[in-house]
This record gives sequence, C-alpha cells and structure tokens, in this order.
Amino acid sequence: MSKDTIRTTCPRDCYDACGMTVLVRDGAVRKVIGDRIHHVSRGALCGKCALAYNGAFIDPEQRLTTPLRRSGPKGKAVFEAISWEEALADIAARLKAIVSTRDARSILHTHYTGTVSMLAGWFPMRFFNRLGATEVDPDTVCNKAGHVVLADMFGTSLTGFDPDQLPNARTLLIWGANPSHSAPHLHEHWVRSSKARVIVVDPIAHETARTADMHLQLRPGSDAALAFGLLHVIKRSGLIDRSFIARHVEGFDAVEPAIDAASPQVTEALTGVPADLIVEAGRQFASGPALLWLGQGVQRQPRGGNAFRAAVLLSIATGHLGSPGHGFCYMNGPETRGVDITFLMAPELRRDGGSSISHIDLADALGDPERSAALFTWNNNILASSPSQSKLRAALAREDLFTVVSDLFMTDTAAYADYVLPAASFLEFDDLVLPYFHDTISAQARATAPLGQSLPNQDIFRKLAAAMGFSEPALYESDASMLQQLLAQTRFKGSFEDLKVLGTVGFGATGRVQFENLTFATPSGKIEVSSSRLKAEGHPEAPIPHADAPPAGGLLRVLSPASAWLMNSSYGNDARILRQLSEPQVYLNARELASRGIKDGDPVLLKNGTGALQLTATVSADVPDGVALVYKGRWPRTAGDAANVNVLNPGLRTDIADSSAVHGVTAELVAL
Ligand SMILES: Nc1nc2c(c(=O)[nH]1)N[C@H]1C(S)=C(S)[C@@H](COP(=O)(O)OP(=O)(O)OC[C@H]3O[C@@H](n4cnc5c(=O)[nH]c(N)nc54)[C@H](O)[C@@H]3O)O[C@H]1N2
Ligand SMILES: Nc1nc2c(c(=O)[nH]1)N[C@H]1C(S)=C(S)[C@@H](COP(=O)(O)OP(=O)(O)OC[C@H]3O[C@@H](n4cnc5c(=O)[nH]c(N)nc54)[C@H](O)[C@@H]3O)O[C@H]1N2
Ligand code: SF4
Ligand SMILES: [Mo]
Repeated sequence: MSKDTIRTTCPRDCYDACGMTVLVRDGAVRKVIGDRIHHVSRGALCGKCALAYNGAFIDPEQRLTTPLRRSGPKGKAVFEAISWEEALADIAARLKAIVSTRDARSILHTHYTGTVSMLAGWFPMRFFNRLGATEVDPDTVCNKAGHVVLADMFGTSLTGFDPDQLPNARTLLIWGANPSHSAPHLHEHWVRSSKARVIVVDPIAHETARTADMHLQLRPGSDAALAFGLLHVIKRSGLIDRSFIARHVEGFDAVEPAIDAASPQVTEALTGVPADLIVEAGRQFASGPALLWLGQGVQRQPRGGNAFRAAVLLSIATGHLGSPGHGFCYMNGPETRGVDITFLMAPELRRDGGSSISHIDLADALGDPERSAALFTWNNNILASSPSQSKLRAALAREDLFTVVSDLFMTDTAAYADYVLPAASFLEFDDLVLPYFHDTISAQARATAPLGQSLPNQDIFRKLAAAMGFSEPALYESDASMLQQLLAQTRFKGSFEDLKVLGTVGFGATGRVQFENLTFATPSGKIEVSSSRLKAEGHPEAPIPHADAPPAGGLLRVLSPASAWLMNSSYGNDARILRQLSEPQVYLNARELASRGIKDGDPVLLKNGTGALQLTATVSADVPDGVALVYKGRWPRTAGDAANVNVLNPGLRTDIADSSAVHGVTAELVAL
C-alpha cells in the first residue's frame, strides 16, 4: 500500500484560493482537507468544498467518465458512451461543415470560471480563436459593468489594494460583497480579526454585516445616492482632499453640486439608511487610511455602473489612494504579480478580429437559427446561471443547434448536448492559480490520474484541434511549457516543481501600495471622474446620486447572491450539499410574510411576467422590507418545477456594458 500527501490549491471562483492537502492511497484520493500552512485557509476548507471534494468530485457515479453521444430527446440526458476518437471525429466533421457552408461566427461558445486555474481556464481560447467562433463575453454574466467603469476612471479595474495593507487602515468599507459566503476564510481571518473599523453597505444583514462595526442597510439599487450622502458629510466636515484632487483628478467639479444637495436627510429618504449612521460612516471613512472593497453584488443592479462610479468617489474625494492603508479593490488580476496571460489565449490565431455577444443576448441568439448553428459550452453551466432560463431551455431544445458541452458532471446544460466531453477535475492535473484577492501564486498539483477517460481541458482542445486538422503549433503547446512561461514572468525564482512543494508563495512582507506612483493609464494620466467616452455612449458624463424607486404594488425585489453551500452552480448535485440546502427557500422578513397572510414554512410561488418558481417561505430578520432573498446556483432539475431563480430573470442589463443586472429582478409572492 502506498500513501502520499499532495499539497494543492482550490481553483474555484472564490476570493480565498485555499491551500489544501490531498491524502492519496494506492493512487486514489482518500481525503481532501485544508492545508495548515496556507495563509488564508489555515487548515480548514469551507463547508461546501469539504463536502463536495470528498463527495461528488471523487465519485465515479457522479462524474462523467467517458465521452457521450446523445441517443434520446434533447434535455432528457439519454446518451451512449463512445470513444474519444469517435466523439472528436464527429464533432470536427460537424464544425467543419458549419465553417464551410456558413460562417464560423455562427458557432457560439460560452465559458467562465468553472475553474480559474490558468491553463484550464484560458488555453481553450486558442482553439476558439483559431476556429473563429463567437465568444459569449464571460464577464457579462458576472462583473463586466464594474470592470468597464473602473477601467474608464482609473485605466484599470484589475489592480486593487493588496489585502496585506489592512493593518495600516483605520477603516475597511465592504460595499456590496458578502465575504461570510463568498470568501469565508477572509471573513473569519481578515475582516473579523482586523483592527480597522468595518463598515458594510448591503441590503442584507448577512453575517459579515452583522459582525461589522456599522451596517448601512440600504434599499437595493440606492448605492449611488448613499455614496453622495457620505460625500456630503465628508465635504461638510472639511475632509475633501483638495490638493489630491487638484493634482490627480479630472472632472471632480461635475459632481460637486450633487454632493452639496445630498444632505443626510435627503439621502435617508432615498436609501432608507438613518441620517445619523450616514454622518457617522462618512466621518469614519474620511478619518484616516481606508480600504474600500467593491463587491460584485452592487454592480449587478440596473444602474450598477453608475453605483460603482459613485462608490469609488469616496476613495477619490478623500485622497485615500497611493499610500499604505489606502485603496480600493474590485479584484487583483494576474498583472499585480507581473503576469500577462494574453499568450495563453493566442489572440493572433483569430483572423477576423473576433466577435462576441453578451450573456444577456444568449437565449435570443441561440433561439434564432440565423444567428446560431452550434454551441460549445465549457467551464460554464448556462442553464443554471444565465438569464432568461425558460427561453434558453427552449433554444437548447432546437434539434438543429449542434451542441457540445464539456463538464465534470451531467449538468442541466449537458443534458441538452449532442456530445458531452468529460473533463478531469483539478485534483487530476497540474496548473497554476493566481488568486484574485491576494498577491500570491499557487500550484494546483496533480494528486491522482484523471477519473475514467476524463481529460483536462487542455488535452481536450489539443485533441479537437488535431481532429479539425489545424496546424498552428500554438494549439499543441504542452502544459509544462505554458506553466514555465507563466512562472518565468513572476518574481518567484523556482520551477513549478519547487512551487508544488511550497503550495502558495507571496512576494515580500511589505505589501504593495495600489497606484503608488499616482499615475493612471487614462488619456489624461489622472483619475477621470467625468468621462467624455461614457457621455458619447449616452451615459451621464459623471456619476449621479441615483436611487431606484422601491418596487410598487406589492412587488418584491428579488436578490439572488452567493449561497454558503454552493459555488455558483457547482456542488448542486452533491448529495450531502443537497441535504444542507434542504428544499429551495425564499427568505423574507416577518412583516412581508404577514402582510401576505403567509406563514414561515408555507409553500409559495414567486412569479413575474418572465416565470414562476416554487419555494418554501422562510422568515429571516436579515432581509429588509421589499426584498425576497433566494440564493443562486441550485441545479434546476433538483427542484420540483425544474427551475431556479434565473427563471424569473428577463435578462435585465446594467446601465453600462450589457452586463447582468440580476439583482434588479422584481416579482410577486403568492401562497400556493
Ligand atoms: N441569479 C443569479 N444568477 C447568477 C449570479 C447571481 O448572482 N444571481 N451570478 C453569476 C455569476 S457571478 C457567475 S460567475 C455565473 C457562474 O455560473 P456557472 O457557470 O454556473 O459557474 P460554476 O458553477 O463556477 O461553473 C460552471 C461549470 O464548470 C464546470 N467545471 C469546473 N471545472 C471544470 C473544468 O476543468 N473543465 C470543464 N470543462 N468544466 C469545468 C463545473 O462542473 C460547473 O458545472 O453565474 C451567474 N448567475
Ligand atoms: N459560497 C460561494 N462563494 C462564491 C460564489 C458562490 O456562488 N458561492 N460565487 C463566486 C463568484 S462567481 C463571485 S462573482 C463572487 C461574488 O461575491 P460577492 O462579491 O460577495 O457578490 P454577491 O454574492 O453576488 O453579492 C454580494 C452582496 O451584494 C448584495 N447586493 C445586492 N444588491 C445590492 C445593492 O443594490 N447594493 C448593495 N450595496 N449590495 C447589494 C447582496 O445582498 C450580497 O450580500 O463570489 C464568489 N464566491
Ligand atoms: S471555494 Fe473558496 S473557501 Fe472553499 S475551499 Fe475553495 S477557495 Fe476555499
Ligand atoms: Mo462571478
């Protein structure tokens, strides 16, 4: 009997990027646990991964282990096992026929962050670039509005504060993120243990909000108004940093009249946040070094772009940028570690400049034979996570939509495929993880062989390139070569083998300062508060103190953020996770339930003009008036009505960037 212990990294789309230890016996994974020396996880995995990595991920009954060809109606998950050779030859023949008789752009591909490891996340792009397929812009289902406005103002959205700056800060303002779910170890070891005063801005009194020093429980979609209210307090207190603005900011004048008008009383009326809390929070933020964590939830609102532009004004107006303990963070991209990942995607293979559509338009595009002949989905479960779920389901049922899905599991989306290609899990191949919060790099190390005939994405797309007869060497580059090139760009001087021993490495104890030189990659070289570019696209030139009107006529705003027990839609098929989740629930406060004659535990229907969802009503004091909370990510087919919360989303768009405004959905609640 041979025993082994492998150190590796969790590659889920999670701020934490935990280090973990895999116990392997006789070549098989016996146990996955947290790595004691990892700076974030400190020996513990989150509850969901502790279950799923020791459950569905290593269960041959749950995993896809061979390529499959459809042998029943679409959506019924009736398949026959076939060889890789046969599957790839069939797929290549179909794709070639589409390319020769139509346009390659009628082949759509969707992908996202099912894994955020570098090779499995990005290398397949080489294949699709060479093919000339239409990319469904991945960020449009998640965070594009935030990226576009930050890039417009600062020249980048991908260089945030270094979390190691927290000891230098007096205030940590968490705006529209829920670390207690979406970054559980950061919640425990970073937020809760910090000496800084913690302020949370969120409609929901989630655990991070409840344990913070201050919780500004605003109405959904009223963030910009709240930001202007805080700026009013800061201005009135003489705490606007005029010399910082004079040197480093363009167009601040454009927001001054709205700041002057946004008194605490006006702001309370627009946001529901008590005036005295607005005063206290504004003064606290301006009182010294402050970090602003811009969550992804806040920009998933119909005016999410404007909300982001307004919230980040706090760091600008106070001059809380460019020195220790200061800064904001949306996320930290590979460039914060000196890494340019463009080569992984080989955009030069693309001959026609490329085409892309938004996730918001996916269901319509797939429903229209003129626009789509084929769909390839990888690292993404669209039928659980994309908007317009019923329309999307109808489109996926199109007999003439040639559909290929690569996944680890038979998801609702895979059930509609003509061919399903089994992907290996992160426990089964080497890769690199560049966390999107901490400035570190981590090894994802192979602990065991791919289950059954499953293959890492890289192998799948190398083989498919060969089946297509493509000759470009970039399509066949080895994993080892790409890992070596990635590492060579970083300040880590060892090899991948060296990194495997260490698990995760950082780059020095002092901590990077965001925008240390106070130079910005904008046309003016300064922070641009007013934007002629956005104005030319029809948006307000500068942020405005907008607040959505609360829904009228008994309608509820449906918020559907991250669940503690699911990772997006991942783990929705794990038996022990499903027991933790129990039946699909909608959380409302007792007043909202009582006003509808509904009791805790009653079966209810949440419905609007787009769809209806059966749920169990559950009382929660965390949820404010006018809001229904339904966590995202259930697999539709695990529910009686084969739907999840996205059946209610008509495909709402953010004001900027055609991104998802899923937290703007409204619906009525009725007893069943
Ligand atoms: N209502 C509502 N909907 C939302 C959101 C919301 O807040 N509310 N949030 C949105 C956001 S932020 C996101 S990011 C999306 C995410 O939406 P999803 O696409 O559901 O994301 P994941 O569950 O992370 O991953 C998708 C699939 O990738 C597969 N996968 C994992 N590793 C690999 C691999 O190595 N190879 C292959 N081929 N497949 C792999 C997983 O098994 C999983 O089925 O959902 C969006 N949908
Ligand atoms: N456990 C778990 N962790 C995850 C994920 C998961 O599904 N499960 N998903 C991962 C992914 S892909 C992403 S993108 C991140 C997202 O993680 P976060 O950045 O934390 O974003 P969300 O969970 O979408 O929403 C965060 C908060 O936004 C709030 N919110 C909604 N509307 C508004 C509003 O109008 N104003 C304000 N201020 N707040 C609002 C919600 O109430 C919620 O508490 O999490 C990642 N981590
Ligand atoms: S999902 Fe996040 S918290 Fe859970 S193990 Fe992975 S990195 Fe850690
Ligand atoms: Mo996301």
